[in-house]
Amino acid sequence: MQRAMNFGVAALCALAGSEAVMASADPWADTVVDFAGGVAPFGDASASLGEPTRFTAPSSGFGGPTTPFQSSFGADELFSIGEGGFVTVRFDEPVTDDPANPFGIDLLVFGNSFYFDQAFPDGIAGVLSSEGGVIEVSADGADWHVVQGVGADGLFPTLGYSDVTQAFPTDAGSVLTDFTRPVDPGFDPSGKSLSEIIAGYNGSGGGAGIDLATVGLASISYVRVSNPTGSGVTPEIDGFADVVPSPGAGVLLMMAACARARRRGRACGA
Ligand SMILES: [Ca+2]
Ligand SMILES: [Ca+2]
Ligand SMILES: [Ca+2]
Repeated sequence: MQRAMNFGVAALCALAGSEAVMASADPWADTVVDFAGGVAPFGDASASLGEPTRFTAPSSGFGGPTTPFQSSFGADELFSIGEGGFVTVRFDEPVTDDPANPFGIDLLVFGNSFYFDQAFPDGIAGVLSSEGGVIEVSADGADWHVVQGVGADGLFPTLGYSDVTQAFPTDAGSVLTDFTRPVDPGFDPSGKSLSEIIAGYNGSGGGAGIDLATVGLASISYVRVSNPTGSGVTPEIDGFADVVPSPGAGVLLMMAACARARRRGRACGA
């Protein structure tokens, strides 16, 4: 019996570890299902897969960390959607409406929105350059639900590092932001300095936040962003991220089980 219990706790702890690894290993969209209307030189729809851009255009000679003033511009980083165009992506693991997700936000869409610097080059957020894009989600790729009130290429602009001190930096920071963590939707960067914005992001890397509860779906595997004819803009998509409870509530419970086991002098996985 004792052996069985020890094994059980060890298995839980191992599971906690592997869950954390799985959750962080691939929170990004995995496959382009379909697309149309890409705008050169940003016409490669696969640029919307994988991790959003932390350091833009490193080979251009003008690149640097993404900040809310310095958005991504590398041709291999963005898919630009012309009028009447769209991109549909699929996640290998479903994105779920998880009440443990910060602010109830389950899915993040990253574009290349940015704030004009009203105190150039010191970084005070002026007008937001935002191009929208209609977001739809689907569990099966057939039954689609429009997400109301959230533009794909809009709030919040991408931030690659939490320790950059310039609005237009050239050197990478050392503290990575979390692209699976949403910004508090109540935060308004307007008129704020870079350091105030970084504080408001609170470790997040930005992105447009979507609560699946607003469309009445428990989970989705497909996301489509489209640009209506006549919009007058060409939204860019950098990436899609599944929000990870940070740290995961389930993992916390299992860590607590490990701590209890250790207090009782039992072996635990770690
Ligand atoms: Ca939710
Ligand atoms: Ca844009
Ligand atoms: Ca990208």
